[in-house]
Amino acid sequence: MEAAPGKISGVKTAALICVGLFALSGCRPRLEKPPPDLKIESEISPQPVQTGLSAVGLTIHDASGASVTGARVQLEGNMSHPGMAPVFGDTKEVSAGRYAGSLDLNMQGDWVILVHAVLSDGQKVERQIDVKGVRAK
Ligand SMILES: [Cu+2]
Repeated sequence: MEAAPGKISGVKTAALICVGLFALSGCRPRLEKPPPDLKIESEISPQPVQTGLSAVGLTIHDASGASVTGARVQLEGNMSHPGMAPVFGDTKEVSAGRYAGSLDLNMQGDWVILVHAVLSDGQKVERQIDVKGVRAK
């Protein structure tokens, strides 16, 4: 008989957790579309990558292979170790679906380039490009 009250409160707790999780998932914006399935190819020059201004070229296609035009694409470079300020760069669309910009990779070592793209319909796409072993110029 003494176990019964404990059991009931256990069930109540489980029910409360379920309600809590449901409420949390209900907080997500429902109108947001899933990110589009884009193929982003990148090239960096010069190769091998060295410190200083590096040219970053991006070619963006959608899932059907069509060029993604009219996007606003920005670059952010971070090193893999903490404590360093990121570097930023803008890109220009130099031909349909091809975006070119540059980043000042100002230290040798491993970099991660974040590609922040806002598509012409306002959807946001993020990509990460690992650039390891940047050499001293
Ligand atoms: Cu660094």
